[in-house]
Amino acid sequence: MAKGTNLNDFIATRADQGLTNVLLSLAECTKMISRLVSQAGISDILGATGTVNFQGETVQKLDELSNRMLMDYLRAGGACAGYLSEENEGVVTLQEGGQYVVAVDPLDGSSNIDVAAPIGTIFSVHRRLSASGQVSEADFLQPGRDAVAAGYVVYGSSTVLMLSVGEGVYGFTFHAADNSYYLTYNGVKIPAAGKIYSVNQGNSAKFDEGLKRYLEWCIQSDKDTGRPYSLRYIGSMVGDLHRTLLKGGIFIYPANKGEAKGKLRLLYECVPMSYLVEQAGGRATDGKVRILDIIPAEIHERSAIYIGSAENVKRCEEFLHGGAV
Ligand code: P6P
Repeated sequence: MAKGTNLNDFIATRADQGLTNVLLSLAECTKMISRLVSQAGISDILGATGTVNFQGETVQKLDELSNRMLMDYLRAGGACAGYLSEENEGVVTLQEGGQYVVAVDPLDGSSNIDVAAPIGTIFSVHRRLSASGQVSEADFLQPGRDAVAAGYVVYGSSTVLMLSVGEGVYGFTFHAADNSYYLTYNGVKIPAAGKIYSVNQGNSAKFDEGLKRYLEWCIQSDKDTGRPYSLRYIGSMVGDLHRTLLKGGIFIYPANKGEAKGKLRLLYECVPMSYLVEQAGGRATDGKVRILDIIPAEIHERSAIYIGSAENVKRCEEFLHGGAV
C-alpha cells in the first residue's frame, strides 16, 4: 500500500543539510519516545520486579530519559551546537562545530502518562549566534520570529509530528510497523474562528477581570457567533494545542495573580507552538505582545499565552484591554 511522502524525503527538499540533520535526529528520537510512552504502564509493572535495568542504571523517569535520549540523538547527528531543555538547569554544548541550537520540552504533560492522556515533545530550532565552540545562553535568547523551524510530536491515540520550516505547517503520522513518519496533513490551516475555548477554569479566582468577562461571554447563548462555546482542557499543552490547530478556537494560560508571567515556558513551549499556529494562519500573544516578538531575558522564563484562531484571540484581547462590549 502506497503510504505517501516519507518525512525524510519531505525535509531534505526544504531544509539545508544541517537543519535536515537536526530535524531528522529529533524525529528519530521521538520514534523511540513514542514506543516508551506507549509501554509506560507495562514498564511500570516490569519495574516492580526491580528498579535497576540491564545496564545497572537506576530506571529513570520517562521525561528525564527522553531528555537524555534527545541529547544523545542530536549530539550523534553532528549539526546541533547547543541544547536547552526544561529538564536541564543550563544550556549544553553538543557539537562545537554545529550551526543550530535547539530548545526542547522533552515530554510535556508527562504527569498525564499515569492516565494515558496525550503528552508530547515540543521543539524550536534557531541558528547559533556565536561562530563556533561552546554555546552560551546568549545563543538561545533570540526572539521566536528568528526560528528556522519548530514543531511538536503528540503521543496520543496516534503519534503525530507537526512541523514548520517557515513555509506552512505539515503533519506526519508515525507508522510503527515500518518505523517511519508519513505525510498526513499537507498544509495545515487553523480555522479563522472556532467554538472551543481551552483554559483551566479552576484558576478563575486568580484571573483578571477582563479575562473573567471574556469567559462569561464565551458561555452566553448567541446563535450568530455560535455561542455558547465548548470548554475542552486536557491539561497537556501539546494535546490542547493539537486540537486547537486542527479544530480552531483558543487556548489560554494567563498570568495568574500567583504567577506573574503565567506557568508555561517561553522558549520551549510558547514559542514553538506560536510559530506553528502563526504559520497555520493563527495568532499568539501574551495578551499584549506577539509571542514571537518577545526578546527573552532568561532561558527558562515564563509567559502568559493566548493562542489559536485569529478571530478568537483578537476577541479575547478586546476584553483584556477593556474595549469589549
Ligand atoms: P495546569 C503540563 O504540566 C503543563 O506544563 C502543560 O502541558 C499544560 O498546558 C499545563 O502545564 C497545565 O497546567 O496548571 O492547568 O495543570
